[in-house]
Amino acid sequence: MGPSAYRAAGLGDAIRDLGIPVEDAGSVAPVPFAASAHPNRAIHHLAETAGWTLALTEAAFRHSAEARPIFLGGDHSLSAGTVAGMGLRARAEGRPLFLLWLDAHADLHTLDTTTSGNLHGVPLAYLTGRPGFAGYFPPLEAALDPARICMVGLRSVDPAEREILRDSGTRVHDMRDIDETGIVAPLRDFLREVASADGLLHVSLDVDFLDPGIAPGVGTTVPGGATFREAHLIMELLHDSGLVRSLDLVELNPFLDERGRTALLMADLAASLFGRRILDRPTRSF
Ligand code: EXY
Ligand code: MN
Ligand code: MN
Ligand code: MN
Repeated sequence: MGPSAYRAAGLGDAIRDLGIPVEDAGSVAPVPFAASAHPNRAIHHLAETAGWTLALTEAAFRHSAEARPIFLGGDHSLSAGTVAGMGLRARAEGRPLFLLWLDAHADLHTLDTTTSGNLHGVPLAYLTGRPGFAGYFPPLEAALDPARICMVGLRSVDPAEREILRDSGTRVHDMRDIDETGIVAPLRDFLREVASADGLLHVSLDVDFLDPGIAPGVGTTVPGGATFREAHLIMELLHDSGLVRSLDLVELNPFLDERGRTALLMADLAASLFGRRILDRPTRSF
């Protein structure tokens, strides 16, 4: 349902209006994957999610050859496939993959530590090669280096995730950091590292990164999220960097939205990422 809501919100036209050609590649069909049943009884839809992961890995690798793909969700579990696919693309180009994770949550549970069983809470554990996914998720060609991940917007992290984050090398900016220091300096620092490594940057934007007051259309709202301007500033800085290769827009739930305003906001943010500006200004190096 999310992709249809983004189409109705005019996501494609908002980017075409910037003079950028946009092709709607349509929906991806899952590839059957014989996932074993998992002893954690809370987990559901494992085989289905693994099938989507396989399909999205292939789609991300294929579409990123000539374009800058935007993957429309749908659950954040889809990033298990999109990020894995962008990792294949980066390796094909002999470059490191970096990941900016904009989310209230760390999404770092393994299949053994998740208590909710919701697979939107596990993609980063899978992508960074945490144990226990073999046989349940497709094998990864190479794990993502946690030190190449920057998380922004955290305000709901479970104990098992906190444990993994503690000495992972991942750059972590929770909302307290943003309140105290703002987003510009930490983001520019991360972008400088991406640029100096000649990296590819994938951005994964979860609706619940935003404050529920401006983005109610998501099932996992957490109060105290990013404001409209904080979110746009991040997109504008990312555009200025010229480093973004691909984007996930995930966790939109149109049934929880109010007159489509969350879908419209996400489309608005994508337009900022692709270069829409309030005033013409020289692109400032970050
Ligand atoms: N950590 C909680 C869980 O694992 O169930 C909440 C996860 C919410 C995940 C949303 C997609 O960001
Ligand atoms: Mn979800
Ligand atoms: Mn998420
Ligand atoms: Mn989230």
